[in-house]
Amino acid sequence: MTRSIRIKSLAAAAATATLMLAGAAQAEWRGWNIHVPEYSVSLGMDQFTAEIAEKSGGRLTAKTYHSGVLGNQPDAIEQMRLGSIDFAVFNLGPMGQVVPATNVVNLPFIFNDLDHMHRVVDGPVGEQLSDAMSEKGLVPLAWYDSGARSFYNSKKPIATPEDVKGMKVRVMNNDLFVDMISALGGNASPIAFAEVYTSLKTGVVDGAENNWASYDSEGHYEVAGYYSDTGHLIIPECLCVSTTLWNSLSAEDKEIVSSAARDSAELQRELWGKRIDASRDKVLAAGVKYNEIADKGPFQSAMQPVYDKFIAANPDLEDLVKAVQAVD
Ligand code: BDP
Repeated sequence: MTRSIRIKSLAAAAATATLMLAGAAQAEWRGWNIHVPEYSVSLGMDQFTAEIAEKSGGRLTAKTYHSGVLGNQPDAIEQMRLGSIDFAVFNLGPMGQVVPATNVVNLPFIFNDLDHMHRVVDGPVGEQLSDAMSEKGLVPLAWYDSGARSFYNSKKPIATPEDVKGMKVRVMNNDLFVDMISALGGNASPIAFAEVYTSLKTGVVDGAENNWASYDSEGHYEVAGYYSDTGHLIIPECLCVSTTLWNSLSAEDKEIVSSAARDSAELQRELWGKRIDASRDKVLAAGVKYNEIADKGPFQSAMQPVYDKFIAANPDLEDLVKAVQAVD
């Protein structure tokens, strides 16, 4: 046997062994999650993995790594695109950098309330977002809730856009959110979720913005005690699987996985409402100073340049913005 033939047959034997391994047992799918285990998103994902194991008779196994141990969200999106993370619940905030169409739902005040957001993502606009994401290697299977995001900070209550002037505010990684803060006269810093607590504590930023549940679960209320109810962003989250994984599934397994995803979203949306109330009660009892915004009009009109810049940079998405606004 010549050396080259010997190497070829060794390689063939190794390939056969790999195939046999793959046939014997599917590798456990790796799931990314930024939240602590008791968060509603985490409970939804736990139900998702339990249901696919059960419905497939243990053939499909999946494990969610909670608390962001697999890295921050922008990196995790890239890892899913490369196929090294199999499933995840992503907020569409950081998704906008990768899939421009998703920025339509990241526009400040685009939704009137949570129900409006549901009607949009559960309808044809949701389909368009799914198509755009699938083209980039991420297949959304169901939409989760993350409520409305409002400003909080360590300095003072925010009642008007002038109050944000000069403030250093943490945002999720997306140029659109930098523009949003600039339009209010503040200085935005995109910082990873895991680093927000320390950034607030050490004064790297004065404030941030998020929903009640994350404000509570990450302990931000301990270091930024003013919560002002601007509700400027209502961003959906998606339970996604990688295109690599999705394309490897049989029709039967696709059905198991998608119906488990839909069931998990139903559970998560139900838990969400309860969690929001519990978190709000908890942080208010801990002494957080909360203020409603009597008139959100000035915040909304301050966002016009953000919309103008977005449409100018993405003329192809103007119709999608209009489609969202047309859903009542
Ligand atoms: C939370 C989202 C999470 C984001 C986080 C953030 O659920 O996906 O990573 O906000 O602000 O509300 O980074």
